[in-house]
Amino acid sequence: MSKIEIGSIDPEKVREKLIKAYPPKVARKRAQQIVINQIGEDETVPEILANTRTTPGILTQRGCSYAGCKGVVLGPTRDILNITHGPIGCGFYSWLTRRNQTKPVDETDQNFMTYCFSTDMQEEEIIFGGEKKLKQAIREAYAIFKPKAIGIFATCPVGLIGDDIHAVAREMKAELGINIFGFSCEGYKGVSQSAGHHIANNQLFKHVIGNKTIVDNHPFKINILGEYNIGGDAFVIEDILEKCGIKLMSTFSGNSTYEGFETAHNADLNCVMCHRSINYVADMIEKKYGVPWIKVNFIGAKSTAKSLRKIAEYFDNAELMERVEEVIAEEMAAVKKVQDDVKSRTNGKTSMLFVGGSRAHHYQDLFTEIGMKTVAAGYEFAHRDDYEGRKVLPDVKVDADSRNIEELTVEAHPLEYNPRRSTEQLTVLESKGFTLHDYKGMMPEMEEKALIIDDISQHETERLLEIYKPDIFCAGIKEKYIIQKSGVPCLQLHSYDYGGPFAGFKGAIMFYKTVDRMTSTKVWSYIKAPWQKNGKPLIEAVYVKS
Ligand code: CFM
Repeated sequence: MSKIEIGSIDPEKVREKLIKAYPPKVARKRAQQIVINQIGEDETVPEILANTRTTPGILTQRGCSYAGCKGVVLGPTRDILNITHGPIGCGFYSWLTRRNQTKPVDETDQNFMTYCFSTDMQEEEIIFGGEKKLKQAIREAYAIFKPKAIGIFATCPVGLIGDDIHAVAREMKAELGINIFGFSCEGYKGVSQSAGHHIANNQLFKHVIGNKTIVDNHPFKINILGEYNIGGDAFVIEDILEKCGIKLMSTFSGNSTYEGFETAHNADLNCVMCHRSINYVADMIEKKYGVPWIKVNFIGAKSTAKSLRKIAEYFDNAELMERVEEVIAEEMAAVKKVQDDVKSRTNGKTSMLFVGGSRAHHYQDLFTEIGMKTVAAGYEFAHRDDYEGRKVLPDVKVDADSRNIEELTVEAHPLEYNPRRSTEQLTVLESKGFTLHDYKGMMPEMEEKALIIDDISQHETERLLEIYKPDIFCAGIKEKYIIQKSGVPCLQLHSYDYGGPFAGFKGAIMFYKTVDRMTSTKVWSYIKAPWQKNGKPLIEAVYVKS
């Protein structure tokens, strides 16, 4: 494949080309969802249209609300018994074994992630109602597994026929004496899996977080919010924190437990990784219990170091700061060695990232560390604040699809609200440039003229591949084979294929090596058969009719 000179490509022309194929009304909408990055004063970036319905007929990367709620947020928790109320396919396809990594402490620690629980609704329940079957399923699951808690997840037909999963949950809770709660996360709610995140956040907050108050005098107690242990990432982060002497109370929700959620409000700081999926919980815990949150990122060696320093700075403890510096120095030595070696081959290569609601941003740091340039990126379902930063929140239009999702009103807990930092302490921190509850978004950190595309379509993906011929394209399983057929390697950032972990320092090394292998192999140049290359057939034949 001949190399394309990226600098010679005019992103404005690319944008026109992408939009040209659509009928006028669709084109007008897509035009607002495809922008060329420009960074103005005070890190202001162009406005992008996001979190809006995908036009029917366009092949989107998006999933559904149920996927965001059950699959993403609750999926990685090992000891809540999650029952999908619906046809079996919903339960099966959200039972993603690759993602469900967890480490039970010992043999008595419950782990239900190897099971897929579903009411397996049939035509009879669709017609006459499925509440009876749901109750039976809960009783049966309880009798066999004796879980501490059961979650019920509604799929599309449940909402359509009007089964009241919350009434069932209340009744079964009273009958069995364990915590049982439902999620009205029917796939059609909202415009993407983002709605499912919000629903999951709300129900966890209403039914689980804060249920158990404990006394723990560890001086540095934190939660990580928005880390889902893909490919073992959470394990790497847990190790780093332990080395630094920081106590991880709970993670939402990689390698997590029910008790971790119940006690999360006892931590003194919430560290938000994936802002999109969990910012609601972070805000609500702060309002009710006074635990502030900061944005962190453990993807990329530099970002990991920066995040650790930020945590240490928040606790304002010299010993912790020193320990953090030691850990960083120790880990960075190995990182640097691989970085330098890999960079000799990857420097100047290009990447594109089209995934989810936070990774398209976070993983750019890893590419930058090995000298690669991100020429285009976008989220599947993120909102404007994930692109442009939280400062745009007051201007974000709330449409009917978002209004559909309950917005909880949270007040300070009469007894347990305890602001972890005084106003004076916060002022001192802020004067040092420390930012609390803020996320600057992806666009201010990207280069000028990079293409930013929200909810990219299959058509647009194919055009980008043709025009830019990037050295690597990060996406998911639905896009992977189209990308590879065009002669470009595809790294799955949702599941990491069979690779990873990619978080922290050790994960960064793994990522550099993976990308090095993928972009250095010659296999992609063989994607075209010899007879396709020079434009004319090797053998010609004439059909002779006898
Ligand atoms: Fe957050 Fe995620 Fe992501 Fe996400 Fe996801 Fe995911 Fe993702 Mo797939 S919570 S937004 S809904 S980081 S499942 S673990 S990889 S699309 S970028």
